Parts: sequence; C-alpha cells; structure tokens
Amino acid sequence: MPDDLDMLRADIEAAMAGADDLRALDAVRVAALGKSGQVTALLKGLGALAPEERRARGAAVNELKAGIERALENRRVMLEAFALDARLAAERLDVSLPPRPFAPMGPEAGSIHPISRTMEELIALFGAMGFTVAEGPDIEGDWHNFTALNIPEHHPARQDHDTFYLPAQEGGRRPVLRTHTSPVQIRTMLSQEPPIRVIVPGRTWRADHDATHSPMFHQVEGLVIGRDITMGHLKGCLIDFLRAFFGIADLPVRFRSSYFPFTEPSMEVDIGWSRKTGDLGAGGDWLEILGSGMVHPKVLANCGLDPRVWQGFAFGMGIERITMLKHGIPDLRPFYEADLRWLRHYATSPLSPFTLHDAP
Ligand code: 2NL
Repeated sequence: MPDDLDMLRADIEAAMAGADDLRALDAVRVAALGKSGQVTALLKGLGALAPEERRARGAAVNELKAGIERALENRRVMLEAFALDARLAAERLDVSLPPRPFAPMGPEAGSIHPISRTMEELIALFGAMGFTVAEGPDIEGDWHNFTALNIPEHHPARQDHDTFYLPAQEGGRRPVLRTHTSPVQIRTMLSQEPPIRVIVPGRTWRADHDATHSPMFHQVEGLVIGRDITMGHLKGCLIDFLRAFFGIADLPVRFRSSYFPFTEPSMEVDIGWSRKTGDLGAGGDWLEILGSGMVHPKVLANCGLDPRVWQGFAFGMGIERITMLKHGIPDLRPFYEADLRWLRHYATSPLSPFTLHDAP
C-alpha cells in the first residue's frame, strides 16, 4: 500500500483507539467514510486518474476502506462490551440485602386487612388438612343460591328483606347477590367428581344493616364428600381447626343440635369463653361460632350425587365474626371504613405472612 494511504490508515486507527465510546467512534467513521470523509475524497479523486493508474490506486484505496470498516466494526463490538460491563457493574443489586426496617403500618406502606389476613390463615390451616380453595360468582341464580340447597319456596331467607335481588331478566328470572357461599359448593359438586375437599372463602350479601350486620360481609364454608365421611370427621376437623385458629390448644368445643335446611343432622358449634372478661378458652360460658352438619341427601341428589353412595359434611362461619373474636375487635363497622388509625392498629405487615408455625 502506498505510503500516503499507510499514513492515513495509521491516523485513522489511532483516532479509533482514542475513541472511548460509541459516539466518539461514530465521529471517526464519519471523518473517514462519511460524505466528505478522507477515504471518500480519495475514492472521488480516482476519476481524475489515467486508466492504468486508476486500477492500481483504486484497488489500494478500496483495500484501505475495507480495512477501516473491519477495524471500526471490531472497535464497535469492543466498546459495546465495555459499555455493558460498566452498566452491569453500576446497576448491580445485592438481592441478599435485608429490607430496611420501615414504619410497618405507616401511610406510605400497604398492610394486610384483617379480613384478608383471616382468609390467609383459613387457607393455610385447611390447606394443611388437604382442602383446596374454590371460588364462584357474587351474582347467582335462585337455583344455586336456594333451591339446590333444599331451601323451600316459603323460607324467610328468600324474602326481599333478606336478599338483594337484581332486576328481573327476560323470562322473569331474578338474579340474586349470593346470601352465602354455598352456591360455590353446589357448583363444585356439579363440576367435580368426588371425593371433594374444598373451602370457599368469599363475599356475601344480605339486606341487613346495623351495629353487628353489614349488607356485605364475608363467609367461609367447607365441604367434604366421600364414600365414608362421617360426623367423626366433621368433629375432628372442626375441633382441630378452631384450636389452631384461636391458638388455644385445649380450647373447649361443644357441638349442639340445630337445624339447617341443607344439612341433616345439623349442629351449631360453640367455643368456651368468659362472658365477663371476653377471654376465649376458659370461663365456663359458651359462644356460638359456626354452623355445620352432614350434607342433606336431597342436596346431594340435586347435585347429581347418589346419596346411597356419597355422603359428607359441610360447615359455614362468618369471617368478620371470627376475626373480631380472635383479635378482640369490638365493632364491625370500621372493617369497611378504610380508617388509617384502625388499620394501623389491626392490619398486619405484608412482610410477615401467616405460616403454620404461628399455629399451635
Ligand atoms: C352458618 C352455617 C352452614 C353449610 C353452611 C352447606 C353447603 C352445602 C351443603 C350443605 Cl353446598 N351445607 N353449608 C352447612 C351448615 C352450616 O353455615 O352459620 N354460617 C354462617
């Protein structure tokens, strides 16, 4: 390669070596190969040469151009790698760093509402007993909410003052806001082959509003269906649950005969407490906490299960009620008021989720 081209190449390579970022490298490229670049000027100048001279000079200039393009590409790849290394070093995160202590219930930090917390606890405790969680719609049909559950036409629960009805549809059907979570168990029996072991936590609705009732509240129901599920299973399951949930290993539990249209026999379940102090677990008084029973044969048949083959138990309780009892919360209304003072007192940190280690 002629001396002048060699010198030009040396200059351009030096400029490349001095370019320490992609922008500087691009300036070098433009100065050499751009519209008015030095190598471009040489190519343009070839036309003025005599034909034999042009061939030799042309080959040399094109070789110079190709060499510079290769060198530019090599330098570009290298600078990109440097840039990535620098970014990786600068943006490195130590994921093992423990979180900074923070005001756990401050307005700037979210917290877990006591209803959500109780649902997490229910899911963990029943989950350990092999239950899965089922969900369903808030807006139900009359059949799923009442008829399938053996609730007769004249039952007070059907009347307008208890149930929120939506405007009638074509055909006269009036959708309802579910008054309990039982329609989800009905749907589970209709869609799943037994054995069945589910809990259904969720929102429920009743036209009732005072110091101890809200038109929207929460329930959890449970359903266990098998070939040989007995009242013994019902009692063992609920006694274990109540002792674990309230954290009292010897919590007294009493089963009291009762009536529900969807279970037979039916039992209300009471726990021991002191009416005087409000303390749970001792004191000689009884507090009703949930309802339960063996699933009524008519309910099984309504869901396509042969009651001569399948049987099981069900239970239901109010989530607000068991939350108030567990934490000594005196009033139902603040549950739905988003009052930060109340939440700072009763909500829990998202950084301490419930685990079975919290249960006795
Ligand atoms: C209560 C009583 C109860 C049930 C709910 C149920 C559901 C189906 C079949 C049979 Cl699909 N039973 N649920 C059974 C007994 C009691 O709840 O006091 N709840 C707050």
